[in-house]
Amino acid sequence: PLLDTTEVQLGIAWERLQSSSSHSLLRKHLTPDIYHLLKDRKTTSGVTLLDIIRSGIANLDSGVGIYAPNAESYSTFSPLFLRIIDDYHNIAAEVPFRISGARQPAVDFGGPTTGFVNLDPEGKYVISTRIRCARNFAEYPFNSKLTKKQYMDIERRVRWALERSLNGEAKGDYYPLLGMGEEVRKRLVDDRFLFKSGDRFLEAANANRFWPTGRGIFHNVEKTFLVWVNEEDHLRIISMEQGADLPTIYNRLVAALHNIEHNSGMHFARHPDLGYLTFCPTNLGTTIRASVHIRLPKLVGAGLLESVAEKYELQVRGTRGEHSGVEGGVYDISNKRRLGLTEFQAVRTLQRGILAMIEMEESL
Ligand code: ADP
Ligand code: CIR
Repeated sequence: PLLDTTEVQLGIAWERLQSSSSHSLLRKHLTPDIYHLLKDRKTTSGVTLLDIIRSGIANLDSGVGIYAPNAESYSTFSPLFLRIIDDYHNIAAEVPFRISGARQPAVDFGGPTTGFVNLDPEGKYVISTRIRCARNFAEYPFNSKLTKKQYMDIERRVRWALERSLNGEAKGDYYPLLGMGEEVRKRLVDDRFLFKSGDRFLEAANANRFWPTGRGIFHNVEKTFLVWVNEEDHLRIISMEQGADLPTIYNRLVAALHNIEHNSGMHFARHPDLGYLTFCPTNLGTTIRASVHIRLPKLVGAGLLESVAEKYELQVRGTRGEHSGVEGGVYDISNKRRLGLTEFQAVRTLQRGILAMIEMEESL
């Protein structure tokens, strides 16, 4: 019989990956055994291994290389996902909650006095601070399998819900990408408020289809509370401002998130073992990335930035985000793990590491 085209394409993809020297987690964990175990599997709606690995095949310089087109992918293709998840999030086999199979503890944002401090009260190192998390609806597929109508439905639902449920500091308006003037869009991206367009990792994952339809941004007047709609995940919820006032930024996020989860009528995909589900497995669990934009010239000059970051479980990115370069000596440093710890602990990881880095910078 004639070979199904998916089968042919998957075979070609596999050979390209095998013969490459890619350093991605996909290359590391899609071993011949795992490949043969998964190559003929499909989710109920027809998601294949090819759909999952497309981005890492097209971009052999990926750090990770896989995305989950829907929630079911995490179980159908769990032998691959779990190896990559445990590697990225540094999930040790001896963690007590692993006994139950659960990698993610219950949601915990800590008490009202959260134990956070201003990381740089004199403003000598930290330029700005940002905390974001992700949410996806349980009743829609994730990004790469959304239809044009579903992108538009999600946008309409989110807009309606946010404009009604958010009050006080987080109250704001929604601005669709469709019809936005190019100057306005570019300004929002340059000012670090809006996602960029044309990300090649998302592109190869089929996650940029029908762009800019269904994509947009909600924000308050001050642009300290923002929600990205249908970029990588259905929602990215963000609290950010200039300086390093972590308690204020954290409390703003927690309050708005509480309203979104309890007063907006929206319900999000949460897995008993993996926490909140996301398109990219690096974001599972808490989904929290707490970051600072920071200058540490002495630490960088001494060649110590990467090793110190690793020691404190932090990740270093460029000034314009992941896969971007460093401009004016400004690094983006954030917690690397998002799964296997609580929301409070994820942000604490950033606090502990940045305080230590600043102390080192001052001692050099
Ligand atoms: P994400 O945080 O959503 O995973 P990126 O790494 O692409 O994705 O970052 C998104 C945007 O947020 C980029 O424009 C980046 O410069 C900006 N950003 C991240 N952290 C900070 C920060 N602490 N201060 C200001 N802008 C930030
Ligand atoms: C990579 O593998 O490098 C890209 N697919 C991005 C991985 C993690 N980042 C993300 O989800 N934003």
